[in-house]
Amino acid sequence: MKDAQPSTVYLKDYRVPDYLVDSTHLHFELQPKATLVKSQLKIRRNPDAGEGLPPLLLDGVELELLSVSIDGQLVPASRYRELPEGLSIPVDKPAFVLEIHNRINPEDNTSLEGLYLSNGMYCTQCEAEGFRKITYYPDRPDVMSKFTTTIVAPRQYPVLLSNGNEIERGATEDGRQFVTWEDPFAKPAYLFALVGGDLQHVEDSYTTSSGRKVKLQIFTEAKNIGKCDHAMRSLKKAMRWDEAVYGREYDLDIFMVVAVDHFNMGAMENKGLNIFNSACVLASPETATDSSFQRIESIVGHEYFHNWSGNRVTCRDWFQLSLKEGFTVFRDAEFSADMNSRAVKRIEDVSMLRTAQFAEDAGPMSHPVRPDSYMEISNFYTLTVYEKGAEVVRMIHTLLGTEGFRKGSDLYFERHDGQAVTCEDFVVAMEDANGVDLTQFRRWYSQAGTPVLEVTDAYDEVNGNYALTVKQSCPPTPGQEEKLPFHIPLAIGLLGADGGDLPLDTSGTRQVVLQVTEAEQTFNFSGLLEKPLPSLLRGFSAPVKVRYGYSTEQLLFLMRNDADEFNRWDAGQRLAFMALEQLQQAYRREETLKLQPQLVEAYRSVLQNRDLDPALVAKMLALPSEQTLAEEAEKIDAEAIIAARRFARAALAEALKGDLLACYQRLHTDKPYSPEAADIAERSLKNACLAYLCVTEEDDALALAQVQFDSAANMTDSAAALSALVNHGDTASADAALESFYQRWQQDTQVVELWFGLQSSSAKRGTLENVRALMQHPAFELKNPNKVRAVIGGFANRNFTQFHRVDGSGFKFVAEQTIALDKLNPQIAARLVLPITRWKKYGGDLGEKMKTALQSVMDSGKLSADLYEVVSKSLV
Ligand code: B3K
Ligand code: ZN
Repeated sequence: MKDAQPSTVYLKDYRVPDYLVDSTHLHFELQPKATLVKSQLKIRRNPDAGEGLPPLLLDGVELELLSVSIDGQLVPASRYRELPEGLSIPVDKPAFVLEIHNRINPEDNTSLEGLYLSNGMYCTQCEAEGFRKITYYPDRPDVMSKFTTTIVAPRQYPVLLSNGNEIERGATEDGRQFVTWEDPFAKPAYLFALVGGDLQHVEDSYTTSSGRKVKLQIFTEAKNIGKCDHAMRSLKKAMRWDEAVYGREYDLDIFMVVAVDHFNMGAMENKGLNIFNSACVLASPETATDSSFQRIESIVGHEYFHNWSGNRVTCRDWFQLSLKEGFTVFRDAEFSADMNSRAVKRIEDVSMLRTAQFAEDAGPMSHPVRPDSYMEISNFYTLTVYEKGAEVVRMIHTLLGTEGFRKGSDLYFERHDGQAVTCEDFVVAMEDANGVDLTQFRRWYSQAGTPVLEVTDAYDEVNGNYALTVKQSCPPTPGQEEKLPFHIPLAIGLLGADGGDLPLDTSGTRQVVLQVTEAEQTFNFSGLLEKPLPSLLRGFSAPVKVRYGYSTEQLLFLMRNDADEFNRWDAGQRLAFMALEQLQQAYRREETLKLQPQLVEAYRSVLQNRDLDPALVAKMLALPSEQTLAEEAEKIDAEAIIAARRFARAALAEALKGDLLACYQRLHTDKPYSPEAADIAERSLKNACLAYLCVTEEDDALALAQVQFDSAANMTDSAAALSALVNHGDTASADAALESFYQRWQQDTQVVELWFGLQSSSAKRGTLENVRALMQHPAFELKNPNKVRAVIGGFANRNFTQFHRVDGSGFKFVAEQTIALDKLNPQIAARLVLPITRWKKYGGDLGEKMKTALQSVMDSGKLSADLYEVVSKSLV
């Protein structure tokens, strides 16, 4: 563990590396508690770094150093210095071969960074700074080197993998085996990977557009071998898509994916050897839900796309993380949109952005897409860097158009292939390829916070002029009091009384992207024969909040007529939001709650509309989540939010039960499962209806859920029925269903995780007492991040009701678990604590209780750098 008060790293202090590493030869002798690592590095002075021969500084953490040699000569220990974070070696020549031997302990490595063991399988995670836990190295992304790797292991680890191509294998004299891999592409150490285990694999091949045949392999433990097909199909689709949309082909002869149960995040794009969290790669219709199927497709795509946006062109330093992550999230989102329903994908992404990223951007850890400083880079793998970063790339796409964007990406890849570059280089490539000036647009990379657009309008009947005035502002964020205006692409349409888009100019254009660049700006439209209704921010063309004084009638009109499907959904959300706002006020005034009848009727007509994509209908029927309501509130009144939303849901279910049942019955089929978009859409609507019906707590609804639970032939229907039962008031049925589900699936890790999550996130089921009991369950493991996310994360992030219990016990629980986890896995601890860092947004007693819980983490003793950064920044 690092110092209690870690130092801050600043972007402005960036210097090129003093030394470069032309080649890296690694030799591993795998042993659980004492793996021997020998590294041989061909080092030379960086000509761009200035004069003289400064000492060579290598990063190294938790390593046992055995020896250091230069050009074959042992360097005595008195010559070099072991530092808390590495090694300093004096240098007297501009080029030399450095050989280092060290030992590491994978078995005791619970941080899941560096080399560790998962169910007896060796695996690595090096991004961002995990390679330094394997051996001493200049562990920074602008040091790119050609790697060869030899792995020696006893015979019980028949599969030994690393990056690139296998070039040799054989047996050692003492009866162990070895395999040597060579990666022909220079790469930073963060893309290094090693796997060793007793694994099975499925194999396929893919022929690139230029006719090269690539071997594709997915490795898992034997018991999961039947769950690889979907990932393999997704991989081939992604490879084809990247060729079609970006002209990018795969570059090695082999592409391997390995599924690992213990993993800190979703997956990792190591060159030629992607390592995946099992939950993000393994699926079968019997064991995985539709959302898992879709998530797998998008993550397999994401990691594959990194081969160009991340690996061939990588980041100069970690402040540039969004260069690869924002761009790659944009790429995977477009891939998913092309494979499935575009509008639904957009709605899902925007919902997440609005709820979680907006909250992050308004909270104590708010930072720009390109941060200026960090204590621990692991804390900056955030929604801002990933999702807002993707929105920034999407805005460039909107500004340049599909062809212009492609010209820009072609230039970017061609110009920077094999280099470690910056966000600035990306923007310059886009500018150069299109002859445009994005100077003001760059503020999206440097200014944090969510901009707000206040829109007003005026129509002049006499001359048919319509004026739309846009005022932009952005709230202060830590270290940034004042913001300069952003360049915001605002896509709009103007609806006429018949619901169609009015022509906006003489050429008949019906949608425009307004270039909002000033603090206040008016856009004029002429020749309009009637007063239009504006449809603003179509497709969510910028990550901003739009305020416009829509009336209920206007929102109902947009919901029915807007040509933009995203905005139809959004109009419904605004309407629901207004209704929920009224309910909260009534609740606070202790008045009788009453749901706006217009909302009920709007939902009814959506439900009855057979022309809409059923997946879109399911989205339109969903009320804004409690978290979304909390994000929108000035001060969070958890009790009022819970009461209002619960009441609205029950009132809708009651009023619409006939329509819900009809819709459910219409969509309930026994046709065989397929993860195709159209089928997923129907299941999503059917199960949304079931969930609503169960809110009524009527026996008929319970019976429906029970029948679906008993007869479901796929996990989507089975899990939806179980969830409906769990959230229905009948505890006996819920108990029985949970028990039988567990009995049936206890051998299946992914299903057990789902089972945990369903309970911990349930307002009814996930009481603190039950969550504590789940942590005692034999299948729970504090050392496994998926289990922690399912049980503790499910409670803290997805169980608004129980987490916000007025006695503050939910916050105290999260604090306790954070403290315990920090000793095992700092990265996971620093994430788990986040829900109790937003105490300032809560009024009164609840806010105080949350702060006390957070303070108890700070006072608990020595914290990891990860946790210290988050907690200290949140207590100010
Ligand atoms: N690049 C990895 C994330 C690594 C996180 C390290 N703490 C996965 C991804 O974004 O594709
Ligand atoms: Zn990524």
